[in-house]
Amino acid sequence: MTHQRPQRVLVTGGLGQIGRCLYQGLVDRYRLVLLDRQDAQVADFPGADVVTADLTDLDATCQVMSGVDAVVHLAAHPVEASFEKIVTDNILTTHIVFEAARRAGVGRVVFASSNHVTGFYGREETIGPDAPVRPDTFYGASKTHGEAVGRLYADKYGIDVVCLRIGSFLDQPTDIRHLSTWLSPRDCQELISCCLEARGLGYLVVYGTSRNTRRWWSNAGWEPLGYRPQDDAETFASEVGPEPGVAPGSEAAARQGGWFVELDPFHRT
Ligand code: 15L
Repeated sequence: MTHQRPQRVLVTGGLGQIGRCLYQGLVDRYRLVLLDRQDAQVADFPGADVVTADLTDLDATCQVMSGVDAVVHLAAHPVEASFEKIVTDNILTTHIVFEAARRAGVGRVVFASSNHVTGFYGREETIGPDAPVRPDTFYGASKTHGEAVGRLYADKYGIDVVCLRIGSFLDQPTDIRHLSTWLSPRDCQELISCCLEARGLGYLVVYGTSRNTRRWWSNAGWEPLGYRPQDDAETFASEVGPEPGVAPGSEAAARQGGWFVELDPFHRT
């Protein structure tokens, strides 16, 4: 496996949970630019640049891309919401990130997709990135759209694009579903640096989890990335509880997406 290390890496949603984890693990490895909507004290992130920008603004996004070698696009509304909010926060912003990357000549985009692209598969199934999408929410559908935009920019403009269908990013698993879906912080840091450095990727979709014994998703794509996770959620099997709000025997309990499959943004109480 050959690697090439990008110098300057822009992380959108850089002050979110995964962004902060990347900062902790990767600040000594790359020149990180943490981009977020909220203001942050630069002093809280020594060694990184912190910028505030609105990703619905193409000109502003182009400006922050200047001089960037690779982008990790994490910014998104992270759960189900109204269609309008998903369109603005996830679909429009992702389109703008890819377009700004193209205009700035950025060579690689790592897109934080989600396991909710395939949330309607049953828990008895093991699937890989080539299984037809079955999004469980508008949120999941927006990630499917992001993967398709990534494919377009890879095929048409030659940008390397890796779409990570992230499972459950948590310090440690807390419920039974997480035994299948967990992505630990150190594996997340390792996975994203593999995505930034593996050579000749073109376009790749992979599931982003730790090496969980009970995982529902194949490791297809890990090998070309050079990703070797270290953690297994099974270590916490005796400590986890039931899934909050998920009734035994329900659709949510039967499907990989869990409670997302029962969310209906048109019928909120
Ligand atoms: C996601 O995509 C969400 O952003 C996160 O909030 C979790 O719900 C996670 O998936 C999961 O499936 O556990």
